[in-house]
Amino acid sequence: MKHTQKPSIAIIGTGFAGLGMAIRLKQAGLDSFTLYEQAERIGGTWRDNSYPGAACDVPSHLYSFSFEPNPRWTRHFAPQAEILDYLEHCTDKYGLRPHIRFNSPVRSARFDEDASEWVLTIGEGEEVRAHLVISGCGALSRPSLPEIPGLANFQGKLFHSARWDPGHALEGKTVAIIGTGASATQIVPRIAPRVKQLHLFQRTPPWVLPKEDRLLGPRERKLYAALPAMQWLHRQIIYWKYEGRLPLFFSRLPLARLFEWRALRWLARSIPDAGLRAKLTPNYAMGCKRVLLSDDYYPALLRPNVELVTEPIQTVTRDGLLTADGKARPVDTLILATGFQAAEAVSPFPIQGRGGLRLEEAWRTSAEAYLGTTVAGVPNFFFLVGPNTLLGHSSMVFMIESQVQYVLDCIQTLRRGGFETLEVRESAQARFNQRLLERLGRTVWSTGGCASWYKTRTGKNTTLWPGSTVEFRWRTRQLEPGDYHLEK
Ligand code: N01
Repeated sequence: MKHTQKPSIAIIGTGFAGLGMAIRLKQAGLDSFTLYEQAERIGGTWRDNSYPGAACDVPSHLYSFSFEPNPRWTRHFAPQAEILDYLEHCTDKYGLRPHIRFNSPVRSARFDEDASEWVLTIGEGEEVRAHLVISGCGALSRPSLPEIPGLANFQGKLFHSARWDPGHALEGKTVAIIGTGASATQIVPRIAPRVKQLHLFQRTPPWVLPKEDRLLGPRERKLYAALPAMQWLHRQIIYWKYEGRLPLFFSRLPLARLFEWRALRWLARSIPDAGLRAKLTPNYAMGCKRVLLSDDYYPALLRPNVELVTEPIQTVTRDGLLTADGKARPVDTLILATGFQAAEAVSPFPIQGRGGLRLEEAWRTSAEAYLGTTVAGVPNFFFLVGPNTLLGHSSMVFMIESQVQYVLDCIQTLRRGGFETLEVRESAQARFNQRLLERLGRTVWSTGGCASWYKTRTGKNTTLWPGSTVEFRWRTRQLEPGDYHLEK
């Protein structure tokens, strides 16, 4: 039997991407798929990031599948536990659980050219074969640990923000947090009232805008449940509001200055002390790094038990941190809110394509794909949230749904034409990436005067999409056959 009559499909990961793909496959009548999940429950980043205060920074009604609106969101910006519940609900409602293999980390993938099949190594070495592979491993799933001298010598409790230890009580402890990105700015307000003393180590101040979070009361929830059209309208309004932030990334536009003015006004209102305010004032263009939304971060820094440390960390000692000015701060707990390996080492595990091509090598310094989804030399393999598909301004679920639609169209093209393999042409991929590079060069991510997780050490932006989500949706609505080699 030809693979294309009933393609066996391996989906890796059960976050928004993996689950969204599985649902759409099922709806299309393609149910011979298996989801491989490394952990013992679904959820991806919303399972892993369970730190106090973890929540979305895109409004809940937009940060959900378009086909599965959720009138039960209790806040404008959903907290982590509610998003995880939503994903569990989708898993059950669409009957995905029998398709999931838990505790099954994929270690490697190799394309068997003779059989036109992928061989995946799972867990301790088990091999499984699949005609098509779809990676939904996420771009922000591997914690980045800082290279600070002495870190390994620390004798207290140490963990990364994405590996929060719920059993470790912080009450009455002296705690240090390294980093002031999206994770830290959510953690600080929650733990500051519980700890004895909090030292927050900031290397670069973030731009912070008020989040304007609010409860969605029972009346509003009832309204959305009774009138789905109202919920749809609400989603549209949020969508266009967030899409309207796109000009922020094109630094020559005055709108960007307006956002900066708003953030500085929020800072001035929140922090009366001029010295502290100076430390918190960014010295690079807004949008160059992720813009943070928070109502309670600045107020938390005013607490008497919170110290913002801007002196560089020199070393971590057995019992604390030593800064460049020679000051030692003993701590019980050290939390690394130091982000993720996103721009480099993008390949989630070793992937060997045609002719022995090793993707993790090819991508080591410069990951690239076509529409962030397919890669020359790697047939029948699809990346969800692949290179240059992340956003600085709107909902990743929207981008994921665009990619899922594109992958589905690729699979349908294979089946309809009775093809065994589909592989993007090198020329199409090169053209696409050349244009991407030119566009990225004109954005604030290139010109804004900051370092960020968006870029590799050499300064190449391998993570962000430099256009609107509407453009991405339009370009991924269907496959252009001329861009692909299709083989029977
Ligand atoms: O990580 P980050 P994050 N010494 O990379 C500092 C998403 N997210 O986990 O700026 C000292 O942003 C580093 O300093 P600097 C969101 O897309 C979303 O906070 O490099 N400091 C920085 O301050 C986000 O952008 C939500 O100078 C060191 C911090 O650590 C992405 O995840 C919530 C250091 C790292 O910040 C990552 O956010 C959370 C060192 N050696 C995350 N190394 C939502 O709201 C690093 N730092 C949905």
